[in-house]
Amino acid sequence: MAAEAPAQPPAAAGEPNHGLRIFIPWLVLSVAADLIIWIAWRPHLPPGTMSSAGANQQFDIAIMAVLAAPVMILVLTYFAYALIVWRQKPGDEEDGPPIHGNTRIQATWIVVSSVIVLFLAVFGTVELFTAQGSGGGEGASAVFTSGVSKPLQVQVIGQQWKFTYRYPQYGGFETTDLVLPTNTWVEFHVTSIDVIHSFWAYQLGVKADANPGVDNIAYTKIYQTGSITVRCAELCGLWHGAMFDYGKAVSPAAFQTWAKATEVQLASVTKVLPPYSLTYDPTEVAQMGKGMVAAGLTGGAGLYYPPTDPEQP
Ligand SMILES: [Cu+2]
Repeated sequence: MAAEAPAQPPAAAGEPNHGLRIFIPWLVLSVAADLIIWIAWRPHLPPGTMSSAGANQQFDIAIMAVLAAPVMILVLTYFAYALIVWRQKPGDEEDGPPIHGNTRIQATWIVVSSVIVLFLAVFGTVELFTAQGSGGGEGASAVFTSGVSKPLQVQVIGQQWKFTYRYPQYGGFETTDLVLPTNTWVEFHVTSIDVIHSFWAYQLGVKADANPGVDNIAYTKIYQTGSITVRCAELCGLWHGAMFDYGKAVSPAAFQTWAKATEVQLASVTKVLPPYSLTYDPTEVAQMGKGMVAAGLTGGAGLYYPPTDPEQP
């Protein structure tokens, strides 16, 4: 062996340009995969485009898929190329050639990895602090707000094992029915009156922790009417798995009709509720429950209000 081996040995005579033979199929496959992801797959990515928060999350997931596909395809292309081209030939008992460093490949690898990771760090941070992160529940003072002076306020109250909803702009009535208008900024105030829950309205892209004593705010604007699946997304006790219900998004006019009718219908119940507040003291709520049972307003097995239909006020 020579005393001073060159840093990058010249390619053996007759060797094909392996780099180019890997690069070309990688490029073709990556462009094809990214086009398929963006055009065909993106509209089906969760959580859909029913609301502003949902649409923004779908965009974020699509961007990450578009960035990830070429990386995965490079690994698979190299793997396939190595298996096929650098396979040990029958009768070949020699060791392979010694491995040398390759400054160009190493530098490219470090630069490309750094660019992708740093871009994702900046992209993720920006998306969290703008409209895209608005469905996440950013605590009592959200960084991103709707910007409109009077969004519809909906208080989400978690309790074992049910969500109830209060509408402070309609007399503060409380109901088990989540009804929301389209084309209106909704300001959720999420709290709990017992243990930690999490309000997850899947199609809206809203998931906000419901903690006792905490007013957790999340924003979204709904674009389409339809059904909304609500689940508790925080293990909260024996019947956590059964803590779900279905809300609905209706037209602004249908919402007004429903909200005003429900305000009147539930007036006698609203009177004995604690006044609307951003959080509630769990010990007072227990007393309030006893008062409601005494007044004959529940079946005694928890909060129950007659279901109301926004389409048929
Ligand atoms: Cu729960």
